[in-house]
Amino acid sequence: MTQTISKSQALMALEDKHGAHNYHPLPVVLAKGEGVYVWDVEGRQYYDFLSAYSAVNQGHCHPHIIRALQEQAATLTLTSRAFYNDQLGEYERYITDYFGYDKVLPMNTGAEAVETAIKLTRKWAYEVKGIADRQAKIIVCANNFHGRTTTIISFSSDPEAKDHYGPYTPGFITIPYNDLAALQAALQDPQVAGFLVEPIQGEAGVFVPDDGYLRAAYEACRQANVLFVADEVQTGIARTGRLLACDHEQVRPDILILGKALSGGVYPVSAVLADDAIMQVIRPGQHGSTFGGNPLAARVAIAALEVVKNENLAERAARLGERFRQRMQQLAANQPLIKTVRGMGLLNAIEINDSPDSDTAWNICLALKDKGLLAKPTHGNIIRFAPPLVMTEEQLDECCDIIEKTFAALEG
Ligand code: IF1
Repeated sequence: MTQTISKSQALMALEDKHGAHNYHPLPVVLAKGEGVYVWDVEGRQYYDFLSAYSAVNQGHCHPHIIRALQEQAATLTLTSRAFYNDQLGEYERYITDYFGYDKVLPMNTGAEAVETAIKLTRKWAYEVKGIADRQAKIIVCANNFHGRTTTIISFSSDPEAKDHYGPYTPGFITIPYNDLAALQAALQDPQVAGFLVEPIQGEAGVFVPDDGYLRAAYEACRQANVLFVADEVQTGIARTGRLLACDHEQVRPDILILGKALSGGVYPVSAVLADDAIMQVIRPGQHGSTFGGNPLAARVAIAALEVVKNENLAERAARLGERFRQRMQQLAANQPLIKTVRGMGLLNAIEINDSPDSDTAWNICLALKDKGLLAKPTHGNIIRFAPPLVMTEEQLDECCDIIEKTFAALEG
């Protein structure tokens, strides 16, 4: 008996058979992207409301970034840091001017940049602050997400991310997020070197802290001579309506961690920024990466950051975000399936009125897909909405229509 299977089904089966099962993707196989749109292998068009977890803030295959990639790829891609290359210095000057820091340490993935920030914080603790060797502690928040390396998952509170990966790296103190009193109490410990925090908790379900929390947390750290380390891998680079989410509260982190949209999603590029007084503790041979700071990454990152400025993506995210939440709040007001709508700029989430182990949010995402919009549930009952920031008002309105119609159809 013969059965025709679609190209999508064949490709999903291929991944299922030969790839590790460390993800559970929505059943759609993408083959092309441009701006706010992606197309599957059958040619169906979708709005991308995930943006590769906020890596493609500049939109898919942005021509300015792709041109930089293609030119540099045909010229010089990798030298290692054993030699100088003619692109890195230019990039280092550009990104440090752009974000206002003395120095940058270039890496590739977000997790690597977080690891770099942890190492930098510890080394600073021993060599500048004067904490006894191997005694430094870093304060982190419950329900954090900072990546998937062994050290990072050691201070995760998500059993899915952490269980059976031990033994775990010590040296971390977990406090509740958005709890200033808990931070102040933890800062009493003289062995604390840093406070590592997401300005908005993304993976946890887009939790925006109270107004003033980040500012007060920063001040408390400063008083205790503790480094304020901001993980802006997901919130940074215009996503929340400002260049950095910390900008909403005029906080300048002592150590700033960037990734994802630093390349517009065309190449893994991450970075750690700090001033000399901190960055100087790392000397030749003490940290690095084969690919970190390669000329291709350098060219691509400059182009990606240029797009953010040239196209005013931060303002656009702020304006479109207001519009999106307004429409979704209206929908929530007479839609019992929606519990809450929250977010900042174009990093938003809808919490579904059902238990986290129900498949309601998953089914809503399947229905959204059938209507031409891609989003993914997190923690069972939360749907994250994070489209590319290059979206127009008209496109956003059409997306809100799709979401409203999907909920209406589900209810009926
Ligand atoms: C996965 C979420 C997003 C991050 C922050 C560092 C990293 C991330 C604040 C590490 C990565 C990802 C990775 C992805 C899922 C994802 C995610 F659902 F977990 F929350 F973005 F929405 N700091 N976030 O959010 O960066 O090493 O991956 O480059 O499946 O692991 P990376």
